[in-house]
Amino acid sequence: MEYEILKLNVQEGAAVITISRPDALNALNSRFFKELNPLLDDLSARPDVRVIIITGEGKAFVAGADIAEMSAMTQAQGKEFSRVGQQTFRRLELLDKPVIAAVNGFALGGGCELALACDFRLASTKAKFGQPEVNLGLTPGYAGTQRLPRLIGAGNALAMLLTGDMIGAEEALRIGLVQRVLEPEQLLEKALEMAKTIAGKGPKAVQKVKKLVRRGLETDFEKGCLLEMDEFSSLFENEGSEGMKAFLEKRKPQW
Ligand code: CO8
Repeated sequence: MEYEILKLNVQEGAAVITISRPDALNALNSRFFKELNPLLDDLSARPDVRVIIITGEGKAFVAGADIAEMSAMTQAQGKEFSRVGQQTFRRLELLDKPVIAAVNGFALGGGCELALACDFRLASTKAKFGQPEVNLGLTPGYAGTQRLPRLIGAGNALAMLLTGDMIGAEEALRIGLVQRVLEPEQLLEKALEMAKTIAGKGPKAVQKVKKLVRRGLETDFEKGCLLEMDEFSSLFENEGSEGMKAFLEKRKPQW
């Protein structure tokens, strides 16, 4: 597949996907989703890729869904555009590899929703977050109304969703929308450092931790605990045995 919008760089277990449509502040159009889905198939199957980082080129992470493309859509087309986006972001959330959002600039509307579907978010001091759909007479369409309150609580989410106001990186950190704030030149460096740390851990354990947290948040506590028991014990007699043996033998594990 020829990629026009997405750039890929793989290094030491981390795949960096850069969304590159800077003239439109990386706005998400149909082409973006046509490219991201096969790229995720590819990265999911690659054993040399252990963690995925998503970032944007220029002054935006993503300034939203493409307003020019959406403005010509019928109701049915709008629904389809929403379905494709929701499905794609859900894939990121359930992907068997961790996904880090390195938010370099504007993360608005669909851009904020993309960041929400990642496993955690690092923000540059220049990042700005917002759900400005109400300014356009719209609601979010990529599950922002569902993920945002689950992540930062109903009050914080509704304040963003109803006013459409942008918030800066420090405020995003304060309300738990992002996990770290970094100087712009350190953003990717830190994302790569964290990705490499994760890539050095037991691959099955990493995959299962993500699955347990993701599934656990969507089920009741008792079921989540049972699932944990199964996944925990499934690592005995394979990766976990090696990890524990390596500890006792004072050597690095061979995963
Ligand atoms: N879509 C299309 N083009 C965009 C978008 C966008 N979301 N954002 C910016 N652009 C374009 C501008 O039109 C401009 O193009 P041109 O140079 O051809 O005029 C170029 O990018 C640069 O933008 P600005 O000149 O506006 O840059 P500024 O630095 O002055 O302003 C802002 C930056 C504040 C980010 C401003 O561009 C802005 O407000 N953008 C729109 C933000 C927005 O409203 N985002 C939400 C969109 S709706 C959405 O995401 C819904 C998601 C769910 C969809 C569900 C499917 C149906």
